[in-house]
Amino acid sequence: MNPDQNRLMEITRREFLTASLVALSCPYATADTGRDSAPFGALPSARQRRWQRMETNAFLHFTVNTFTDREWGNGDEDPAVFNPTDFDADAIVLALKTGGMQGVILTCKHHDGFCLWPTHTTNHSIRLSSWKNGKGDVVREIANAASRHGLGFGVYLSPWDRNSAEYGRPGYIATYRQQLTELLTWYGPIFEVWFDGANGGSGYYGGSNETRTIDKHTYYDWPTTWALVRKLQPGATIFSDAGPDVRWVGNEKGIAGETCWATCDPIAANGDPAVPGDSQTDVLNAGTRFGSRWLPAECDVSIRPGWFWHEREDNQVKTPDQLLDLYFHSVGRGANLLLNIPPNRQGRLSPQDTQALAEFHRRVQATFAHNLAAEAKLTPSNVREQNPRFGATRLLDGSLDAYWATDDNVHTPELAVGFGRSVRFDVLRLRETIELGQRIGAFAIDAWQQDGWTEIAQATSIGSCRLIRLSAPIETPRLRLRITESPVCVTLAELGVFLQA
Ligand code: FUL
Repeated sequence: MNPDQNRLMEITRREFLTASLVALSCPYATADTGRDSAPFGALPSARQRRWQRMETNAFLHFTVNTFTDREWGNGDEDPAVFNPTDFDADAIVLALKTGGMQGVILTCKHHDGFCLWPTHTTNHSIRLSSWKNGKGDVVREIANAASRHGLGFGVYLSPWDRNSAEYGRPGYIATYRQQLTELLTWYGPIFEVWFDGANGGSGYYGGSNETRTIDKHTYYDWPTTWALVRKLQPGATIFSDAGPDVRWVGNEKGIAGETCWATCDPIAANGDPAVPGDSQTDVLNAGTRFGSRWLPAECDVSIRPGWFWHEREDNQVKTPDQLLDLYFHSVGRGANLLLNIPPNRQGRLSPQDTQALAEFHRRVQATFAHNLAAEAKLTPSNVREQNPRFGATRLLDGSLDAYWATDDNVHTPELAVGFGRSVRFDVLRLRETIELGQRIGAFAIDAWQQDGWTEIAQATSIGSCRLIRLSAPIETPRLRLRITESPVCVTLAELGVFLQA
């Protein structure tokens, strides 16, 4: 071979190798595996996808307020009042686990400025409390217990600090970021960082006892703080009214909009982009169809009227029925539920709360244990490329990665579900393949009654999860799902049919 021929051979070999590598690594376009549907619109990041699969997380509101019987401490509390008599992080976390919670977010510092960890930034902390002679660390104990029992751990650090003399001045922002740095570097992996929108007003402020207001759009310089979270905990989702990973749902009742898109462009009252504390709640509640960002909603709500424990509310704990309603109105609308269960003065969750939580979860598990569609015969009006890889059985395989897809030009397919016998159910569950975006805009469900189809439900957004709860169980041998609006082909990961326990 002459040198030219040699070079030619070399080029051809290189090209062949490159082409083979592309074919191996590219998920699209080979005859055997079929061509995946192209993603549509804003897409979730890996951290958002992990977060969405958690679905139910717990909030722990715990601080000096627990002992002073307040909801918002003024910042002048004597740290000595913080003295739980029988604090047990394992008992707290285990009760949350029994209640189906996947993660736990602790108020490491609420508006009163009292820090539940031995921070280097202020004396207004657990170090001056009576608890464990100032040697304790609630953050560490909860973080370690969460890790021992397989729950994610998240932190709430109130931007508003009614204790700090520097609040409202630039110096406080440096302190705030130092506190965040301690929390994000001392306690292991963090799954979520919670930035509250409540901001500014009267307070102790180092003894000034005055009212301080801040400009919510400029004071905190949020992009710099969020960049710090990214640097220190790249896997953590960041929650606030404005995201950037998870948005507030716009109310504290735990209720997402009946239509709730995971895509959202939050806007402030004056139409500017939103910031924590200034965001139009109706936009947060419903999301933005075809919005430019994947920004799923989180529904924060307390199991009691208040966020902190108060003895007078011991008889006002939400019932398992009420918790189930919250589940259907949050998780069932593609959002996550962040349920607050506040520790009491013992440093325990009260039995009323843990019993309601455990019964709630028992019923969720019992309801969703058996998918009545599992053995049904599925007949889709279209399957992408007629390829079994995209067939309707993917809806029943228990994997959220595999999905039923239609051809690119088929946007409103139908799917018949034949049970082969009469089945009784009152809950339906649908999940889209969110990796490919939020696609479906509306759908309807029909049930076969005597000699024809009757529409039994219709709804809009699906996203990571849509639950339809019928007002009463119905019996039918056949169901039909009709996708009635979608700008692109359909990619559905799950269909579930259940009878509530
Ligand atoms: C609000 C706070 O003012 C409440 O005290 C509570 O922490 C709730 C979750 O957020 O904005």
